[in-house]
Amino acid sequence: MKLLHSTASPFVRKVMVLAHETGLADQLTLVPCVVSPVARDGRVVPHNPSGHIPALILDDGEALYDSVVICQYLDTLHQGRPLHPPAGMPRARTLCLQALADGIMDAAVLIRFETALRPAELRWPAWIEGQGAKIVSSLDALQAIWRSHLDGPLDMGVIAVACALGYLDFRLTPQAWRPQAPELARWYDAFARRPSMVATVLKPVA
Ligand code: 99T
Repeated sequence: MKLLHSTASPFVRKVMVLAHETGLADQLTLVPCVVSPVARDGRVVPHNPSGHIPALILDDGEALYDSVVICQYLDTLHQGRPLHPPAGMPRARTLCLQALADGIMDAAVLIRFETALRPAELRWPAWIEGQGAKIVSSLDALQAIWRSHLDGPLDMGVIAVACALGYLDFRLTPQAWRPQAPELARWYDAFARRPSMVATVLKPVA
């Protein structure tokens, strides 16, 4: 299987952390891509019309996207404990926590594109503030509602939260979120020592 990949993407990182945790990493051939809403990567669009990564190209050429779908698929390919509970509210909760984390990533990626890509004279501070407010309320929910879940058995929601917080450190600076959520920051710092997280540390695209 080929994974359309970037070392800067928290969505790709979710897939890679799952792959490392489940022993599937060796089965993925990573295809480096450089994505942006204003300069789409010609290697991605034929497989994912949105131009987003990650996309997973199966051996018969069929492509799967987005990260939520890829993670659920890969989780069926190993013999260990699944990282998505099989059914009912446990499964719904795991997917809900992943959705919360993906929302943090979406908002942070939009801030990144607004500040790094958009010409300075076209920037819209209220847009950046609005995305920042989504991150603040999501961090509040993580602390108020999900904190004990993060200390429970590893699942895809927990992995997604770690990838979201790692992206905030990577692109928005640690000061942007750690003072608001010190206990979450301590949880993240411990989680980030897992070999799957160390193997997938976010890096600028070469
Ligand atoms: O917006 C674009 O055209 C390209 N952006 C992406 O491909 C980003 C990469 S993060 N991926 C997504 O937004 C995927 C979202 C989708 N719902 C999923 O797969 O879960 C790049 C971050 C950075 O460079 O800082």
